[in-house]
Amino acid sequence: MVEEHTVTNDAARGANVYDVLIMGAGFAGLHGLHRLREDGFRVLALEAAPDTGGAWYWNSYPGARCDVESLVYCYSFSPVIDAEWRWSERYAARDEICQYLQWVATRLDLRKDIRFNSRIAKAHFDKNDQLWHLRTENGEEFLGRHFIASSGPISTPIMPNIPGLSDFRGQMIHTARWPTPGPDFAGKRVGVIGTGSSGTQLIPLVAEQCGQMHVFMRTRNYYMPARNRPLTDEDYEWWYKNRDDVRAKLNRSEISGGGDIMLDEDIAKHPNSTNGIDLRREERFEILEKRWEHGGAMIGYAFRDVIWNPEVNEDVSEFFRKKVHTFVGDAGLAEKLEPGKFPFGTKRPTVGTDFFETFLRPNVSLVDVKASPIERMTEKGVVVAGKEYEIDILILASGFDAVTGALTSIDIRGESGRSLKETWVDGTATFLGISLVDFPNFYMIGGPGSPSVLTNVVRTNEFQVDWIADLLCQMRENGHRIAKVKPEAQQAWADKVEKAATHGFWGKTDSWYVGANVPGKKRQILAFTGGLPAYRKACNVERDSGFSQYGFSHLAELADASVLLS
Ligand code: N01
Repeated sequence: MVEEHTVTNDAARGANVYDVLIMGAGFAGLHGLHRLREDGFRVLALEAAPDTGGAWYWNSYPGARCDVESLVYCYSFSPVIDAEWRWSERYAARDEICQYLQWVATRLDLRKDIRFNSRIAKAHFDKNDQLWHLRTENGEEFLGRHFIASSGPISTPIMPNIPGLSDFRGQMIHTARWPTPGPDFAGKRVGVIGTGSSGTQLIPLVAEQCGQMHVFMRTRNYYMPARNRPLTDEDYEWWYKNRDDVRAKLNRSEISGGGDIMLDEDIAKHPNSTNGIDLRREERFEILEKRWEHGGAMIGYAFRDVIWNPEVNEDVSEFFRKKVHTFVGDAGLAEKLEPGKFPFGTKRPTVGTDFFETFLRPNVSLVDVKASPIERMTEKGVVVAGKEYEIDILILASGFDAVTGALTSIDIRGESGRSLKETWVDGTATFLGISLVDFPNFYMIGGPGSPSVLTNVVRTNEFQVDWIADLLCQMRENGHRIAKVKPEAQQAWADKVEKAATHGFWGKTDSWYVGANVPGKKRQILAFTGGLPAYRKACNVERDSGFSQYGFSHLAELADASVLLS
């Protein structure tokens, strides 16, 4: 029997009560809104930006483009979307991704249930009325029985830890807060700090426009050529025939977050099915070479054991180190760009176009800030090894407080009144990366302890959205109002996450994967590294058991039920 779950307009408090409140209207938020609304729940999504787009909305820097192929960096849940949308390029530019999400919001009539320009400042679970109380920065309040955080794992930018940063008198821009319109670079002296995915995409394009560019490079990362190109009718013909198979493979895939699209069959069969160690060395290099020609994020993930077998990882790492020479020839420059001596894959590799070649331009200088870190900023520029590099514009491609930052930067408090930030001060423990002890009826998409950023995030988000919706439907059918994950279930999953991380090189390198880029953040692998199939299996077992690792309460069992709204 379906419980009455319509919204109650609580005029006394001047607030609306929803079945479900969703934080964020990016990929996961839009899907969550659609699915739960189809299930008959009253849902509202609160989005900080003026339109949908999620993290992509804010990352409008030149060259911003997804490095996962567009055919698999999109929804699979809707036949309407599948049939009506067509991507123009192998890798979608930021604008096209935003257009896609904005079109989806309109096509599925989601806009009426999204409140834009509404950044959530706090979210408290009130044990008296058993509701989530949300307040936005503009002072609006909303009440919800369930609260889903889909704020994105890579959405809270961080500034580099450099003395005197605020002394700089020129223009300073973080890639994830790019202004509209962007700056005019013509004739300007530009400094770039950061050569991760964002810096790698931006540097070639800004170098073409500006007068002089200094790139302050700390870690030399593994880089792969994207080989972007327009998608043709033939590509789409292939896609319609193979779409279901590709999606099923992504769900079975342990490391193939980007998908293997339109690869020759002999090389496509390798990831996830072949351990590199079972091949001869020459065969490994042959496969890598073929993948290099094909381009894209999956080159280095050719073998399922790349992240835990030292011999295989060293071959892959060496392959990329040698490849630098094919771009820049000159031995001196190639040495300055060669990836550092850390295992491939332990820091997210970058994918781009003309990145290495850009350092051959006469207006671009490479400043190695590994050996001599940036000393300080001055009014005029950046000081390294006693030399001041004068610049007009400083671009910070310095990254994000990943996975947890978007959650801990908001005042989210559970049943005991303890904040999420306090709860995670010594590390994150969650149940399936979705639920948390002391935070009833609270669910995270892409939370710590889920495979999130190590997989195709859109696909994993879809899976989590459906799982959470199934949980809410079951609760409704059983007349349950509150779901609390059992402490022993959370501990068991946290142990699994930790154990999985020991099987691999993850902890060996400083990267945002382990929170090393945020001062004071506990060093810990933030994602479940056991692979998507193992994760899906654990979630499916839990769903099939009737969500046995949760304790549920009926309305009547709740303390002081008289104050509850129904
Ligand atoms: O950030 P990053 P990002 N002095 O953390 C450097 C996703 N993404 O914005 O490596 C000097 O990777 C830092 O140096 P080091 C993707 O998942 C996806 O580029 O710490 N340098 C590094 O070079 C990606 O991984 C797309 O030594 C300093 C850089 O700043 C994630 O977002 C596009 C410094 C930060 O690199 C983050 O990427 C863009 C200092 N004091 C982003 N402080 C797609 O295409 C920091 N750095 C899907």
